[in-house]
Parts: sequence; structure tokens; C-alpha cells
Amino acid sequence: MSPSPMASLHLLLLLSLFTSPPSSSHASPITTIVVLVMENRSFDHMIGWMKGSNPQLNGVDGSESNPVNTTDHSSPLVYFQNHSHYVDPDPGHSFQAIRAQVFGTPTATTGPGTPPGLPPLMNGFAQQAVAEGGTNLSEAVMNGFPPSAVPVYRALVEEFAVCDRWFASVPASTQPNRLYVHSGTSHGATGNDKWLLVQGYPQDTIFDHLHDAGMSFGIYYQNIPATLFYKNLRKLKYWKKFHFYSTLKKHAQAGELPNYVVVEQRYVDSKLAPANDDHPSHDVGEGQRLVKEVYETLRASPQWNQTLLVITYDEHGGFFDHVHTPIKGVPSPDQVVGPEPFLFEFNRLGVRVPTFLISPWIEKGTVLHGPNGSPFPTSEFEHSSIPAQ
Ligand SMILES: *[C@@H]1O[C@H](CO)[C@@H](O)[C@H](O)[C@H]1NC(C)=O
Ligand SMILES: *[C@@H]1O[C@H](CO)[C@@H](O)[C@H](O)[C@H]1NC(C)=O
Ligand SMILES: *[C@@H]1O[C@H](CO)[C@@H](O)[C@H](O)[C@H]1NC(C)=O
Ligand SMILES: *[C@@H]1O[C@H](CO)[C@@H](O)[C@H](O)[C@H]1NC(C)=O
Ligand SMILES: CC(=O)N[C@H]1CO[C@H](CO)[C@@H](O)[C@@H]1O
Repeated sequence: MSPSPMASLHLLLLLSLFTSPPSSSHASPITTIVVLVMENRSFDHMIGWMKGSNPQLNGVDGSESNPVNTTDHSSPLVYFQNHSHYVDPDPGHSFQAIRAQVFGTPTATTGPGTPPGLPPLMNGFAQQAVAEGGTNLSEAVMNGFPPSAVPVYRALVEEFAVCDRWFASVPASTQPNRLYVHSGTSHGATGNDKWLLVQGYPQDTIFDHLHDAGMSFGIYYQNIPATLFYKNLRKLKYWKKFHFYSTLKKHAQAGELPNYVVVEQRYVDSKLAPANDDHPSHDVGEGQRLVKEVYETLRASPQWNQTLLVITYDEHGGFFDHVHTPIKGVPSPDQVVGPEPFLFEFNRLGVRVPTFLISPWIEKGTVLHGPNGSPFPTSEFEHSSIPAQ
């Protein structure tokens, strides 16, 4: 396949994390990779306060702040807090909103997709939130969960590996980033374009490549499989690859999980079945329950010894993160340019998101800071690190 060159080899790199492979061969012990992509939360918001669980992790200490007005030097500062709870309404995370958050530019500006000469100071989150939802929203975005509120993640940080330099692939909303996860490109999408989603995106996917290579995959969904936004997945030959989420447990127990497993959560909220994707205003407690259930299902499987679970977030959802988003040496995956008025060239990444790597082969308390200049000096982990191989 042709993932972004920046991403290639990343999966190998992730796999090199594993402690001693089975002595009989040098092959990776992993035959099943399970991918779960949660929704709309930044690294600092979700696990930035977990330095107490692992001091190696690039998190926060409360000294981080944003001015209410980036052009007024006497403007008050909003400091990053540790008492996030239920967030409603949803903070802004359109392409424009994110540009304002990352570069500190006024929200209303149009103009080029990447403001020339401006460093990504991550200083516009409070200002953008005030413009969109007033003071309460600026306090909501400058806030993270205390570890006790996200106990499942605290346990994962302590027991397995966390990547503290993994970015959303596009500084834009949900769907472009979800498209990157299984195909290494959004095919020019910088927003959630309903019509294009209905038509289906035409690019090659990891599913096609696995299928052609004789490997299996399965999508375990709860209400709507977002993977159907890839046109290729609508082919008749893939029809049997889609399973209700309840089948995950059956396949796991029977040792019948395919090589590549995608778990899709409930995106749609209702009283009987609350959404569990962590997207505001959905309850993060539900997301924690889902993660725990997936982990326990895999752990109880006879395939656990060959399994890697990757949990990441599509994008940061408008929440502050202090790590500057990479804006140099980011190659476009396919040279497709985004729509007017920004004509985005896919030459910078989105905001940092939490990513966990979970497997019996991973050493306890590992923090992976990045791909260490491989394959290119400017390579970073982002969503196409998953299909890259
Ligand atoms: C996992 O694999 C290793 C190496 O092949 C083996 O020593 C160990 O017994 C296996 N554990 C289980 C639970 O199968
Ligand atoms: C921010 O400060 C600048 C300079 O003082 C001022 O011109 C602008 O109106 C302020 N913006 C807001 C939204 O208050
Ligand atoms: C802002 O938060 C305060 C305290 O939580 C609450 O009383 C108030 O109604 C909120 N304002 C808005 C506009 O939501
Ligand atoms: C949150 O921050 C305050 C002030 O820095 C600190 O006293 C408190 O212990 C922190 N709470 C948690 C749960 O980290
Ligand atoms: C499932 C869900 O509500 N996800 C939201 C995450 O943010 C995007 C915008 O990027 C919304 O459109 C999604 O609805």
C-alpha cells in the first residue's frame, strides 16, 4: 500500500517495543491487532495529569496557561486545571477553530490553511473557546481529568505503554482523522462532509491490502460502522466482515479473532444505551467501561498472547494540549488539496491525542516518545502509523 512515507515502518517500530519474541523465530509474536478509536479528547485533557503514575510521561503540572486574548498582553491567563467533569456544550474543533487554537489567531480569520511564519504556540484555546461559548467553555477546555476520574486509563498507563507524542493526522474534525486510521489519507477531506461520506471515499484501505495478502479482518460495531465511509468496504465480498459488537466476545472466547480487528463504539446516545465514545457531552464513564470491557474480553481470549490492542483518539475535540503540533516536514500522503477557502495541503498535523499500546509483550510502564527519527528525521506517530508497515 502507499501510506504516507512518514508513517511507513511505524508499526514495525511499535512492534519492536515487544520484549523477547518467541525464541523459535524472529517473527513478531503478534497475529491480531485490535484498533479502538475513541472520540474528541486531547492527551492533556485525558491523561496529562498522570505523571504521578509514570513520571516519564510528558504531561502537565498546572503551570500551563492560555491568555483570554492573544493580542492583548495585559489579558488574564486561564491556567490548566485538574477537575474536568461532564462537558457540555461541545468545544469547537472544526478546521478553523483548531487553527485558532494552535496559532492563537482570531477565530474569524479565513486565509491560507497554515498561517505563514506563525509558530504553533498552542495559545489560542481559551480565546477560541470564549468566542464560541464564553468563559465557562474556556474553563472547560483548559481542564483535564484527575486520574481518579479515569481509573481504567490510569491502570493502562501503569501496566502497559502510552505514546506521549501521537498526533491527530489532520488539524480538523472527526471524519478526516478516522479516514486516516485505516487508509493513511482523508482523500482531501478537512471536515465532515455529509454528502461525500454518503457517497463513500475512494481510497485504498488497509482492509483491501490485508484481504489481498490472505489475512483476515473484522469490524465489530455497535450502531453505525463508520468504516463504511470507505467505498471499498461496501463491496459484497466484505459483507461478512461486519459483526455486531456482541460477537467480539464470542470470537475472542473461541480464539477466532481475525488478524485485524476494528471495534466501533456507540456514537449515538440514548437513555437505554448511552454513547460510549467519550465525545462531549457523552459521559467518559461509559467510555471507560467500554475500554475495560474490550481489554477484559481480549485478555480472556486464548489469542491474548498474540494480541496487540491499540487505543487512540480521532482528534482532540477542542481541548487544550501543551505540545506544539508538528508543522515542518509533514508530507502530504497523496497531494490531494483540501477544499476552499483554506486549500489545506496536509502539511501539518493535528493536536496530540492519547494512545495506548496494550499487549502481554509490552513492558510495564513504557512511555514511547516518538519514532526517534525513523524512517525520516521529522517522522511522528499519527494515525497512519497504524496502517503503515
Ligand atoms: C505466551 O507465549 C510465550 C512464548 O511463546 C510462552 O512461553 C507462554 O507460555 C505463552 N503464554 C500463554 C498463556 O500461552
Ligand atoms: C483583543 O485585544 C486586542 C488588542 O488590545 C483588541 O483589539 C481586540 O478587540 C481584543 N479582542 C477581544 C475579542 O476582546
Ligand atoms: C457557567 O457556570 C456556572 C457555574 O458552574 C453556572 O452557574 C452558569 O449557569 C454557567 N453559565 C452558562 C452560560 O452556561
Ligand atoms: C489538583 O490540583 C490541586 C492544585 O494544584 C491539588 O491540590 C490537587 O491535589 C490536585 N488534585 C488531583 C486529583 O490531582
Ligand atoms: C460521535 C460524535 O458525536 N462525534 C463527534 C466528534 O466531533 C465531530 C466533529 O468533528 C462531530 O461531528 C461528531 O459528531
